[in-house]
Amino acid sequence: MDFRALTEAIAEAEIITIYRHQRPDCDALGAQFGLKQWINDNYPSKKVYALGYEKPTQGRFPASDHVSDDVIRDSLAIILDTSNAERVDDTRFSMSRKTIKVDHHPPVTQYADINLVDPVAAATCEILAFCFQETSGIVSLQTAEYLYMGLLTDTLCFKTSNTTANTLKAAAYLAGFSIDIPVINRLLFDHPYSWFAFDGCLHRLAHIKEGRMAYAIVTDDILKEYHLTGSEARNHVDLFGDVIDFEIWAMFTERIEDGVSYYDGSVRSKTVTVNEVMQKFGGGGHKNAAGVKGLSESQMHDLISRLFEKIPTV
Ligand SMILES: [Mn+2]
Repeated sequence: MDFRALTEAIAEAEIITIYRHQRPDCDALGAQFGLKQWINDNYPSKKVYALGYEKPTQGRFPASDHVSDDVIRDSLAIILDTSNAERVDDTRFSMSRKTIKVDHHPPVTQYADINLVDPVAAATCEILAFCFQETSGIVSLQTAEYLYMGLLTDTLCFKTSNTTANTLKAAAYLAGFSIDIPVINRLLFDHPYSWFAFDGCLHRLAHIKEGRMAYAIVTDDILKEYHLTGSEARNHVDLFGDVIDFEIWAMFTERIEDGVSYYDGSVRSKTVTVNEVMQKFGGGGHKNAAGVKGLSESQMHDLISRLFEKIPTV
């Protein structure tokens, strides 16, 4: 990838605003704060702001910055890890002088003036690692740690099919800055006791479809019992991922609005392409990891059947 459009725009700008997607994950946040740190280290006089309203659920990241519309109008906007404009967690980015998107999702819309998109990259942090490697400049320990967190989480510790030789090269490059690998792993992946307790509940709730697909439907009552939000509960989806027999696994959580039940789902697979089926239900995501929101109960069961049909029979 040619990074000059990005690095030249950064060199020219006096004010830079950096954006992430809604419900920010560690790749969005690691890329955002890694890029902010890198610009701070290399251009101390520039004003750099990391924007976004929604709070991170994983890792330890600084609080977002707050800026006026005027600051954004005068800024270069860099939008990270976000495939479509609607998902940017601060729509004011579009008011900026110039917009640059850096992303690894299959592009939904190329909404920025410059779009640096590599769908083969495992993480936006992987793209930024190569950008920093090619651009001579300071890479601080803090920058390296932020980017490594994004690599680790978007690949589930280098286990998913999006992990490539380049992902590991980026990780090796970042490890070269003496990041504390075991501490980062514990920070990101160790769980409190309550996690362990809910896993026990999920073992009881699991539906196994002909031994090849596992899923759980978590009702609103159970969410309340374990003091979990739907998205917190769906973070447990990979409990079913380490079983040899399961090709697809999923978790659905109930959400009641005005007395009507809706179901939000997270679906994972080893090799089966699931995002195309998910798109038919208004969802989306990656080939082996996708999500959907707001299904009725019958739509959810229809989706489960269609996902099951995608599993090749041996
Ligand atoms: Mn990502």
